[in-house]
Amino acid sequence: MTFDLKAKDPQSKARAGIIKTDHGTIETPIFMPVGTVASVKGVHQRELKHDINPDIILGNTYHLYLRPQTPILEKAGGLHKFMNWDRNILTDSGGYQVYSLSANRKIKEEGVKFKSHIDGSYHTFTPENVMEIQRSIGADIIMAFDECTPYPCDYHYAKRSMHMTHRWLERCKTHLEKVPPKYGYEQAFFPIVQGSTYKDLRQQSAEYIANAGAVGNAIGGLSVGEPAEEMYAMTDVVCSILPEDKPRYLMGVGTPINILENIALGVDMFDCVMPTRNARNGMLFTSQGTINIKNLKWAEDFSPIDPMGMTFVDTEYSKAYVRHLFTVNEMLGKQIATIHNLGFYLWLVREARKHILAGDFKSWKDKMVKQMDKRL
Ligand code: PRF
Repeated sequence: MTFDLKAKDPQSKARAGIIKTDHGTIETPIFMPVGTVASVKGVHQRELKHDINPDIILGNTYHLYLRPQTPILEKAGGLHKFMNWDRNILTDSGGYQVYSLSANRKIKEEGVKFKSHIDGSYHTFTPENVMEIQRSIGADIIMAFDECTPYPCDYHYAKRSMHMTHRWLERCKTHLEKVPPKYGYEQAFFPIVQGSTYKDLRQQSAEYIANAGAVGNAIGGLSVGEPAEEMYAMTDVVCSILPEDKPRYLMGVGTPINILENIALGVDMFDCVMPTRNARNGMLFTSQGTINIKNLKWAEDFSPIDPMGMTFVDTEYSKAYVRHLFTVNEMLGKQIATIHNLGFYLWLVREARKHILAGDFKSWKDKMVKQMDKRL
């Protein structure tokens, strides 16, 4: 994997770059649609590719390990072939899902024992087996096994946990060297900065991660319930330490506003379930603000979902029609909303990139943040 920095915004720390992997090029800043269980929920791969058009999507080790399970992915020849997606994929390590989804988890130095949210069976994730599972899935970018601390988190817990995440990183790296990629293309490995909302821990963790010399780096443990200002303060500290010539990935973030503010602080990559999950609940993100399409006020509004028209659904369907589909619980409503929201998120980061390249990102960002703060 390579990363070329193309431009830096003069009035903020925003950057535009290009990542190259064996599955193609990723223009940054990028938003990665979440395809947890080998599917971006409700979206055909051909719509994903031709209409939403992301350079990279995300999958989850935790879910894919439980179902369909790694032997099936191996027989398919890896996740790309299994799901018919020939562009980039990143897999999260399970270091977050295991804490947010499974019951009865026990975190020890060796690893995490957890109970499946599917059938209650017991499993253990260790830095070693998570690297092997990610080899079997075969994503282009694979993540270190970490502990994502909750918010709020006691200082001493956060400190102990951060050091364990650092020790786990060494175990991930050692094991990856023993287990080569399975499908003939390279897999880039990203370590993860932790340290909760403590500036000194974040500094320490960012220094440790920077020293690991990886081709890209991630920031975890944020967007877990802390106020946005605290998240931005932590991103700022971490980005000032992580190497400039490597991509920076802020995990699980966030709202359109969070994304723009973190781009301004030097983040290059994002993922979040928000555009897809909220779409299924009728929440649509538009360039004019956020709307709840189920609201009666849209019943006779035959205007497009978003006048900016990012994908075909924006021009082919009206708000009144999509509201009707939600009212009668037609699955097409959720599909349209999902395509719209993903189209919007991808439009947003592409616009951000254009403005970074043009050198006027900061003023564009400030204007957009004001506009998107509205509830219509
Ligand atoms: N660690 C991992 N995945 C994540 C997170 C993390 O801290 C987060 C935190 N927002 C989202 N996804 N491995």
